Amino acid sequence: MKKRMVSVMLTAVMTAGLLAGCGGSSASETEAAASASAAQETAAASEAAAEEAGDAAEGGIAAGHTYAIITKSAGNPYNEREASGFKEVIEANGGTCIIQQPETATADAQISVINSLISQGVDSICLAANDENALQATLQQAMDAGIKVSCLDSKVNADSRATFVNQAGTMEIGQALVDAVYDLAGGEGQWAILSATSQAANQNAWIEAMKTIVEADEKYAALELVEIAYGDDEPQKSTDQTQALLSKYPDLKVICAPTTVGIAAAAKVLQDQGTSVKLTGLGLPSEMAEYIGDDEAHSCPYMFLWNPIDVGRLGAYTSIALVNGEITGAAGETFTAGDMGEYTIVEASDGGTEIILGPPFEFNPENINDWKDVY
Ligand code: RAM
Repeated sequence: MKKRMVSVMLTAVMTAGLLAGCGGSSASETEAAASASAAQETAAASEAAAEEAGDAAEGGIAAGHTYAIITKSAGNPYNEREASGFKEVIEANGGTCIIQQPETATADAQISVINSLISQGVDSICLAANDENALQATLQQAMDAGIKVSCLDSKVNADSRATFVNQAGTMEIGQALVDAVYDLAGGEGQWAILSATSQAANQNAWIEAMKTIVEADEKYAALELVEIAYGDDEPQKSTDQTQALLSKYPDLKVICAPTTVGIAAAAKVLQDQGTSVKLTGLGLPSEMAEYIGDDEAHSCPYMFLWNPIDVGRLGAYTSIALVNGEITGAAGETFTAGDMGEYTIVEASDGGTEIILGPPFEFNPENINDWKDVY
């Protein structure tokens, strides 16, 4: 487990080096490794490297195919990073990448994007779903048209996908969050959840996991979950919802926001108001660095996440393996995700399958500065 975490972190650093060195343009995997130290490369040198990567990718494992990624919505830095990792891998392997980011985090917005990708005849769609079930009919049409459908970040139901790139084990994330709430509340008192949309499959799975864990263990009996609020992954709505929680619950001790948009909005509200309410959840180090601290001046003592660039990269390798027929998405299949190494497809709790990127990682005052420029 430790070894895996180190490798996830190393990939993160390497990817950061790559992005910093090449301005987000594509590069071959061998160059990705070399680029770890290339953060200071000049723009001209970066362009040359990207060109070389393009040459190396001719006839690459993704050549001649078109791979689409659909994120939950535009304007969310997490989604941008996910899409950049996906694009980097597809292009470095000679494929054509289409990035679609709907205006709003709704199923309807994704349905119209999927329909247009079906008309374009793409080979693969990898999506972070805004609704677990509402996309089923449209995705069925995509699969009937021969398109390989997979998910990353947030899944659709088992019938609507070949497999799902899950950023970390759902129960593992739930456990990390519950333990953080317990710790920050001092073992008892009121807490609230500030989520994304009420339909988001990933947030809902993490919330269910938290509830299950709390109900199963007497240790958590003195914690009282007073409300689950929804900020819809919109900064202003998340800010408003945080303010509403503060005024509705004067005895509130902790807010847990399992969304990078929600936690960043809540962190600002809590810190600006100087309240004693503490925050934890899932946040991007780059957005949260100014709020992470152990003292009264900071609203978030610690939080968790994984590398969203790597979620996108693994989504791309999965899409390539599906299109190449190397995998079908069945449990037990293995494939090599380039420099990320070998992954095994496992059974998911919904009857479908998943591929787990790695464990969630804790960001705290000791390590936040190492990560705030990475993602
Ligand atoms: C937000 C999105 C995304 C989720 C992260 C933690 O950016 O809701 O789907 O994985 O938070």
